[in-house]
Amino acid sequence: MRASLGEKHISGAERLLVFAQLEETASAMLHRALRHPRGVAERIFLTLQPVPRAQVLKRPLLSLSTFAVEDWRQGRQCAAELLEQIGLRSSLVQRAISLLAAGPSPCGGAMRGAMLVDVVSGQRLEFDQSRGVRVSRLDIDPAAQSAIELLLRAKHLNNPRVVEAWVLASKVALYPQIVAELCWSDDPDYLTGYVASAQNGYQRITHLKESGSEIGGRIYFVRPATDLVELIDRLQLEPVLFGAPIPEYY
Ligand code: WAQ
Ligand code: MG
Repeated sequence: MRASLGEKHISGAERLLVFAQLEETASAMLHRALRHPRGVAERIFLTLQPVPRAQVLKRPLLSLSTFAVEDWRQGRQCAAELLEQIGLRSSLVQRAISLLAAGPSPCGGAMRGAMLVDVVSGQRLEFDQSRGVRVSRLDIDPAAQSAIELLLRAKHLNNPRVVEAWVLASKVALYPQIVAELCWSDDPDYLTGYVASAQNGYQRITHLKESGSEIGGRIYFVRPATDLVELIDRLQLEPVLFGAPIPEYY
């Protein structure tokens, strides 16, 4: 689902479901688009496409951790440190944070999808800077639903927003062309964001922006000389269902 108000992106969502769940889920998405804190959508697109079951990959979610910070300044400092731990240069990280904070779409607001940024040159690589890249065809594996709920409930995090962002970050981290991701929401009332990578997992940061701000988005840090057409194709079209993260034994 994708919803907009004039040129403004309001909301979007992606699921990978069995036939029996389509009507109920489509109706829940419509509800979300019509009652969104970013505004009431005036154009709503629902796209439903068949995906052959044999093509669906099954993968584990990234490990999940939370970094509690006092405010967005501390949070962005924390995000910068986590991105540098993954191996990104400090100058690139600072540029990326400024890009996201400034409103990455050409009209200065949030984009519909994610930015792609070259980890070496710092150049933006997406073909359309208001659209960005929207990752799709992903969901929780129904067989793992209750295990994942238990795990999240124990952390007081069992809500759809965390699940959606965790699944999305876990799909993006499957592709070795993407070194890391930085995200915070464009919803004015949601301040938690994250850094994610195959290397260090899904690292939530409790504050990454000021309350009331409608500027947010996602940056995927891409290795140089990546075949962008192939990468974007997989991000958009490769169907993946996610199970519980692999437990870490010490
Ligand atoms: N693919 C690519 N980019 C996306 C997608 C997608 N499927 N969905 C959203 N985006 C981009 C788009 O630019 C949005 O404007 C921006 O991300 C923010 O989306 O653990 O809620 O859905 O507590 O507002 C992260 C923390 C919450 C969750 C992120 O993002 C947690 C969030 P939102
Ligand atoms: Mg949003």
